[in-house]
Amino acid sequence: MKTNPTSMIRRSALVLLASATAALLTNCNKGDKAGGGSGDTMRVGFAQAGAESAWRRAETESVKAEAEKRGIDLRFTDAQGKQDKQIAAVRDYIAQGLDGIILAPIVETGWDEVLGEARDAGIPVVLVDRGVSVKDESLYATLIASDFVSEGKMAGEWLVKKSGGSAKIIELEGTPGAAPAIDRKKGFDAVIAGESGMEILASQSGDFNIEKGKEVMEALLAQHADAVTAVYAHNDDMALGAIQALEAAGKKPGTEVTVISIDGGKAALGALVEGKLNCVVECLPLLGPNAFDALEKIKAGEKLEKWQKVDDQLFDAENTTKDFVDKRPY
Ligand code: GZL
Repeated sequence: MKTNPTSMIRRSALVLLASATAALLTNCNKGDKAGGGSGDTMRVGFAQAGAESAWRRAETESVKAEAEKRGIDLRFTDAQGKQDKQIAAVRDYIAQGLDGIILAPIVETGWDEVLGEARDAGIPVVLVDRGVSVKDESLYATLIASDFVSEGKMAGEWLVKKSGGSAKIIELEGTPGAAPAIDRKKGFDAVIAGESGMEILASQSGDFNIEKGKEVMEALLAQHADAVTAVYAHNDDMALGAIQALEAAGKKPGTEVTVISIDGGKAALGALVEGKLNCVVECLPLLGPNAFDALEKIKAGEKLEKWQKVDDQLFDAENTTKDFVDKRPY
């Protein structure tokens, strides 16, 4: 029977539509359970805290580049500093039935419920760079992060040595409630408390960013310009903001006022070589390889340490050259 061309097109269109629908349904069904997805491509969600600092952007780049290198299907969310957005992103990854979730928690608290949902869905959560305070540590597979208390202690001990135990300090704190802000303060303040000749004149949050760090430093200089001899910033970006504020106030950062920061990015190390910043405690952001190693070990059924501690080092004028800084990857 001769079939007219129109009905041929319609039939093949119907066949096409049917097979496409079937494929779609199969995919959807597969996606409902953890581990769904085509073949053995690992599908991972990365709920990033934000893009508030050079350090944070370097971390994001590290995770994305490593996913690309390993052929991992990465879904990414920038929560723009808002915990509710970060929680919504984790819920979205759970709904997609991904194989794993990487989370850089903006603040320590408020994670029990959504991490419980991920565990119930059989989706492992790897924490990078910041920890959480939860009732049950089985809610996350592992934390890959530096020891922030030790970083604060390293900064404090360096200042004691440099100042001969005599300093009037302005402290610029990170994001309120964030693990690095809490613990870098704890480590540093404990060292200063043991030194009778050292005093913290004021301590306020600059939220880990340059603009806020500058703004807070300007306000604190209005009260403490004549007394301050040192600035301790919980990260490079706030230290760079403070340097701008000091110069605007006619002060010489790096000589008249000692400046200390944590992170170790190119911009801060450049300021160190320039003599405007005196000490930078490194906190490594290139955690992409570690995060995916952890997820692959979990997939292979390996048990992980609860805290995979990232080692830090300290940079100052004695061990930092322009050549070294130029070669830094971030
Ligand atoms: C540290 C990280 C901090 C950096 C800041 O692991 O959470 O957040 O020190 C960043 O630069 O904003």
